[in-house]
Amino acid sequence: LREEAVAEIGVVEDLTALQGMKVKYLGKKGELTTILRGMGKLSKEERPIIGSLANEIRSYLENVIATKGEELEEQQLEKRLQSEKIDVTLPSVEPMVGATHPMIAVTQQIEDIFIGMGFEIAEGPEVELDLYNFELLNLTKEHPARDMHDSFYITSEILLRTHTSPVQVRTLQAKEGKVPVRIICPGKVYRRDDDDSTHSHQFMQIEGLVVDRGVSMGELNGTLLSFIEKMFGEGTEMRLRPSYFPFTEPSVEVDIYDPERGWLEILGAGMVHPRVLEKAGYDPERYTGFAFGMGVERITMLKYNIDDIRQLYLNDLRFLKQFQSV
Ligand code: FA5
Repeated sequence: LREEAVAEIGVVEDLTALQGMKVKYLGKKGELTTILRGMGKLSKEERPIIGSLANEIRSYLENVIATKGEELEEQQLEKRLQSEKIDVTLPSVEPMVGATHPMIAVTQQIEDIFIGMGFEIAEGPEVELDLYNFELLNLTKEHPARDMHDSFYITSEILLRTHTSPVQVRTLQAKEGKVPVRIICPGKVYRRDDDDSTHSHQFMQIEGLVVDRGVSMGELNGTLLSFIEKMFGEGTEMRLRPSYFPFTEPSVEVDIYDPERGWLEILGAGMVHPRVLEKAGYDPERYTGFAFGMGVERITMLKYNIDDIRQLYLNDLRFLKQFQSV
C-alpha cells in the first residue's frame, strides 16, 4: 500500500489531484483508515503490530503529501511569474488625456480678469420669474422689446431666463441698498432662436454690474477696454455704438476690431436705468451704476477663430483635441 501510494503521489501534477490522493489514502473512507477500522477483527498479538505499522505509514504518507504540496505550490508560483512577466521595453499605449472645454476655459479667463479688477462672482436661477427676467428690468408686459427675447415659458409667470440680467436685480435686492456692488454672473440662458452658425437656443452670458456713488460712463468704457485688451491682446480696438435696452440709459453695443473680419459685436451695456435701481431699493439720486452682458460663445469663437457656434456643443473629439493646451 505504501509503495502504491508513493508512486501515485509522485506523478500528481496539480494541487487538486494531490488533495484527491489525500482523501483516497488518508481520508475517512480512505484505504488506510479502512485498515485501522478493521483492527477489531485481529487477534491481540496482531493488533499492536498492524496498528503501529499503519500509523507509521500514515505519518509517512502525510509527509510525502506535504512535501509534494510544497513542491507543486512552488511550481505554480514559478509558472505565474513566467507568464506575468512585464516587458518594460515594449512601447506603451498612449493614454487618453482630457482637456478643458473651450467654453469653460474662456469663462474662467473672463472670471479671472474681472476678479483681478475687484469683481465678485454672483449666481442666479436658470428657471426664473417673469418678474425678474422682465418686469423689474423695466420690460413691462406690453413692452415691444420683449419680442427680442422670444422665451420658453413654463407657466405664464415662470420661464427659462432669456438673459443673465435678472441677476442684477437679485444681487441688488440681496445687498439691501449697500454699496459698492461689483459683480459678474456667468450662466446659461435660453431663447426660442433658430439654431444657425451664430445662434443657439441655449447659450452662455456673463453679466456685469457695478453700483456705487458717482459711477460714470467713463468707468464703464475703461473697465470694458481693460477687459478687452486682456482678453484679445494689448492694442485691440473697441468702439461703443448707441443702442437700446429698457434697463439701461444710455445703452450701447460694444464692438471690437478684428483685422480679418472687421468690427464685431461682442456685448451690450449701459448705465443702469434709474427705475431699475429704484425698484431694487437703491436711491437713483445717490447712486449710479453700469451693467453689461456678453455672449460667451461669440467671444470664444472670436478668440479661437471658430466659425460655427454648433462646434461648441457637438463634443466632437477631433474638434476638442485642438484645445488641449488651452
Ligand atoms: C442682452 O441679453 C442684454 N441683457 C445685455 C445687457 C446686459 C445690456 C446689461 C445692457 C446691460 P442681447 O440680446 O444683445 O442683450 O444679448 C447679449 C449677447 O448675447 C449678444 O451680444 C450675443 O453675443 C449673445 N447672444 C444673443 N443671442 C444669442 C444666441 N441666440 N446665440 C448665441 N449668442 C447669443
